[in-house]
Amino acid sequence: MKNFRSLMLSFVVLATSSLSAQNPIVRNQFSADPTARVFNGKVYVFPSHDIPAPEGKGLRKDWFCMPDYHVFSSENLTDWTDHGMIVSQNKVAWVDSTSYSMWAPDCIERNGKYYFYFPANKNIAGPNGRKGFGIGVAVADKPEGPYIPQAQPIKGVNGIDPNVLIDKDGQAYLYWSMGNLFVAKLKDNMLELDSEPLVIPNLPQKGLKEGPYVFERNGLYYLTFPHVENKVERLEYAIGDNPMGPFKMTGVIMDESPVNCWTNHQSIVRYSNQWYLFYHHNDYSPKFDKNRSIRVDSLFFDADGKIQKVIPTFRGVGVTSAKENIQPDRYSNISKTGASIALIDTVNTFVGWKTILKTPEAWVQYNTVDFGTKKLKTVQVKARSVNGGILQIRIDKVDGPVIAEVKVPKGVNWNTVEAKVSKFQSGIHHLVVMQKDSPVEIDWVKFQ
Ligand code: FUB
Repeated sequence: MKNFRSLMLSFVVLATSSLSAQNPIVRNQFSADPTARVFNGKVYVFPSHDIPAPEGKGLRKDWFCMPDYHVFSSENLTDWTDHGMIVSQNKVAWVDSTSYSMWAPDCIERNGKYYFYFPANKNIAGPNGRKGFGIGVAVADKPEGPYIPQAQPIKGVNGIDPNVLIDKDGQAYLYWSMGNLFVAKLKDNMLELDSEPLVIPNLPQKGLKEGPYVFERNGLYYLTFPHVENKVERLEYAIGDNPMGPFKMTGVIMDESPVNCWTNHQSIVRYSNQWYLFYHHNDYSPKFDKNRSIRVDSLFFDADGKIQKVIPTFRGVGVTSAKENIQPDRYSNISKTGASIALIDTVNTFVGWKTILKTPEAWVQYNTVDFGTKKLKTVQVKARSVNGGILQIRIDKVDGPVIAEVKVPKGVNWNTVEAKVSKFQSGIHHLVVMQKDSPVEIDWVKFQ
């Protein structure tokens, strides 16, 4: 209830006429390692960009292949604008442009300039004779860019997954990983270290640690990071009272992927009085976990400052307009039996998913749909049913009022079927789709 109310408060003002929130939030390309930042009243997400390894370049087929970065923004966490590519491996003087190694980035604002930090393989060897990973900075006047990369990576830093915190006193800190997690002060120019790198102590010794992301809340500094406790990464955190630590291990933010996606990578941001966790999972690539997709879910704190564990959802956050295509496969809740989801096209996975309601009374619930104030007269459902089927559209809860009944014709092809809305109710409601006859597959539902 707390979640629903805060969502309504946060989004009622921001809702526009074309909403369709769900996870993953980027639906036309792979995206990973999301760092979310609030700039100028909007949320900007700076993810890394996975692609399947191109042929003929001598690249490993089973490894990360990451050529560049895009930036996305949203005012309502529902509609995301892709501002296009901001930094590419081909346009940074110090980066090996054949390495496809542009891993997890970060971006921060200082005095009206935007500093984008990114790791990549260097094209020349350092003093130790090894090329390895460096961390570079690209600077822009606007969060969307254009970003101008510095000619050299930051001196004294070998590693990946940069993260920057500017503390309340103006001191900036750079965090990164390379086996251990490291921290160093940054000079005011945000381009050079101002202290020797320090290995952050008191963190788990066993198991890979990477992806540090530090934020401050009520005087506490939260060091969050993915850690392999067993087989794949889970998101953990430690708390300290100083940006340089020491930090005390405190808990788990998100458990391991149920399908063993090896990595996860987080950022935590407060926007319109609600905290959010951005992370990734291999939604569009169930068979290959190096092609990932970014997601967002709400995050809550206990009164003592501890982070409540976030259970990943398909539904994500935000309000979906009843007039947009609502995807019940991004459900908030689903009946224990008879209902499932599957990809519509297992080759072109970006086509998305379908809901399969196999047995009568099987249902799926999609929360927080805005029906507006003006009567919506009809409902359209894109569906198919081999034997012909009936769907009941209900609102609020599984045994809530039936607002329409849709007859899906017999056949193997997808149809857009229309029915009258008998009991329109304005405002924000949960939507329930229930099967009443024989098996039906559903792509989307929308009201007019
Ligand atoms: O995306 C490549 C690497 O995988 C990131 O840098 C790590 O944090 C992990 O997510």
